[in-house]
Amino acid sequence: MKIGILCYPTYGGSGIVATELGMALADKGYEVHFISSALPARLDITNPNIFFHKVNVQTYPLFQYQPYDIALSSMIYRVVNLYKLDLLHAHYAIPYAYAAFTAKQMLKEEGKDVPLVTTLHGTDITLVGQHPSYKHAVEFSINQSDTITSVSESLKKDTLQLFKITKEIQVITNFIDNTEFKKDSICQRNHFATKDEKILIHVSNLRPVKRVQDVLQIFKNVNTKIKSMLIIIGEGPDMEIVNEFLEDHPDLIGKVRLLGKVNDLYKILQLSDVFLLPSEQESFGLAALEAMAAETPVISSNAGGIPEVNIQGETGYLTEIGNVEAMSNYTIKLLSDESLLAQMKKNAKEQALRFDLKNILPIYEKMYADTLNRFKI
Ligand code: GMT
Repeated sequence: MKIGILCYPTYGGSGIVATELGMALADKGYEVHFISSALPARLDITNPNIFFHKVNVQTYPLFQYQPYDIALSSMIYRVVNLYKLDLLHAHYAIPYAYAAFTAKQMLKEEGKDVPLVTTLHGTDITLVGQHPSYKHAVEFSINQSDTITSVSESLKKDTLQLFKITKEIQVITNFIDNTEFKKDSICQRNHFATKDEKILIHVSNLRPVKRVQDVLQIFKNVNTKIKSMLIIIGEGPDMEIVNEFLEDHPDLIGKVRLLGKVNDLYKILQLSDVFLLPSEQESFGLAALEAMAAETPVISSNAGGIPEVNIQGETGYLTEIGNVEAMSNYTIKLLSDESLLAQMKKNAKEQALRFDLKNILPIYEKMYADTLNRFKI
């Protein structure tokens, strides 16, 4: 089967899921064509079954805004035609489902068509997709998809509440390839902390929904009771909050390490003791699952789909959004009890194994086969 994957190329969750899925499909012999504005961050382009098609936006002095969506539709149309794709899979509704629908209409004019699967990831539904500038077009393009999937039960519920959806939504949860989390690839813990220090970690694209101010406050509270340090991985607009916090707390400067975007994320996750995810919104929380695959328990909010991944008292602890005090207390409780910490690390790994790629990939493959069968009738 030849599949076209349309996704963001950056470190955001939807692009990571799309890339990991495409690479797993390519390993199984599918021909996978990525269509995006740049080479997706984690894509192994050396795999002979993987193709990459860059969307080129032609600039013109008249354009106030670059017409990316038109260039994207044209590229989808061209790739379907040139490589005879069997199916398109859009990750994140904006603009991918919309651009794919336009490409389908162009193909129909020539008596051709191709089925479209749209996977909803989160903020395309709960945040950006709600803006009046986008809402109608998002709803329309979701309903025009031949199959709709969402990454959690919570996101499915939100989608049905927030939009008038005329089709079934199939939940296919995010997944993790546990084979990538190999013990022998651990980097040195002493590069980051002394023997008697605990390591707290946060990974995100530092947007307001991630509530990095809570991460910093939790760390500050924990540090009064437990010798610890904080690693922050990722870049984003709220890095300014981090910088201001450090200006206000010069005593903590040496205890906060800002690593920016890193490639071998799992190596650093594996040496961490607790992962902080106090998000305001989170359709699934792939970052939490990655932490668990690295045997790191999670202290999180109970936003969106996080409770489907992080299990209270088992793989970590959850509280109401913004309850920094409770999150701090849970972190202190966990870090001051070595046997509890060891048990939760074990439980976290077991939970990650439930979401292993080998369990979820066949569900995607069946969904593709069902979509094609329905389409042929
Ligand atoms: O919020 C992000 O970090 C990026 C965003 C995306 O779509 O790129 O992530 C969303 O999709 C991820 C993969 O399905 C989910 O794990 C995240 O929970 C979700 N983020 C939000 O809902 C805020």
